[in-house]
Amino acid sequence: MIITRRKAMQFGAAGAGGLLLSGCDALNDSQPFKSGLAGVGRLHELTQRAIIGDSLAREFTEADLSPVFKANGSLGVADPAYRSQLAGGFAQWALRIDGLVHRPLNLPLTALQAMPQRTQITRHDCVEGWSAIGKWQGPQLGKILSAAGLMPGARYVVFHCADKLEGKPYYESIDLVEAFHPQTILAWRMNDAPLTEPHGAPIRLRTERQLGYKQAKYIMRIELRETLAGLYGGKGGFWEDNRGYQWWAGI
Ligand SMILES: Nc1nc2c(c(=O)[nH]1)N[C@H]1C(S)=C(S)[C@@H](COP(=O)(O)O)O[C@H]1N2
Ligand SMILES: [Mo]
Repeated sequence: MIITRRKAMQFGAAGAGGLLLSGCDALNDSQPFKSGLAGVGRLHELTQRAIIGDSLAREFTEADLSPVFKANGSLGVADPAYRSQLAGGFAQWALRIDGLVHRPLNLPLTALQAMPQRTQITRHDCVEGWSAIGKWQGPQLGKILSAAGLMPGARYVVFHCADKLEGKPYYESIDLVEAFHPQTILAWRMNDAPLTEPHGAPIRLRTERQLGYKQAKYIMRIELRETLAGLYGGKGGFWEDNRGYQWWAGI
């Protein structure tokens, strides 16, 4: 088990993770089921979680790397503060971790690079119908969240990005089960080189059991929240709010 039941309780993961770990009775008793609120997306999520559990996404070899990895969505960031950070090699940049944490953190890029690193070669699947295999390196998100110390109410991890799409700030969110999954990393390296601007410099999320739109680029701030309600459109991400994509983006 990646997250033991006790750990899940400690982290306040009373959502899908808690349901999964405590089995079918809890599922049948769960509020969404009882109240009939389980939409197709939620059902898909629970079914898939019951089947895949804490499995790892497939990892590939160097020989499988795609010769070209398409960049998609935002290919750059207009924000002047970002432009000057980029020009300075992100030496003045720091990742902010806040919200429902005991110790809000400001982590410079060098700190993220000095943490234990995970490297993984995985396939990225975009809903627009293309895939590419790339190599990613960075610290595990779970380690960073543990360093910040989650408060009991924390259930969602929100990634605030520097770019705007259609004039709206890009953001995305995952739950604690995905956040503490071993293949969920904050990648600063892609195919053995620092991330380029089109691919999300200085850091982007790799959460390998999820579709492309969850792989947030240009992450500036990570916020721990109890609910996604009240944040932008309330559905947990740019595409969810503006295109009706499902919040659960499990592959
Ligand atoms: N900040 C930000 N993150 C983003 C996007 C975006 O437009 N802005 N697009 C998403 C989508 S739909 C995909 S498929 C991937 C593309 O990542 P890539 O450009 O490295 O291929 O990034 C995701 N993360
Ligand atoms: Mo995508």
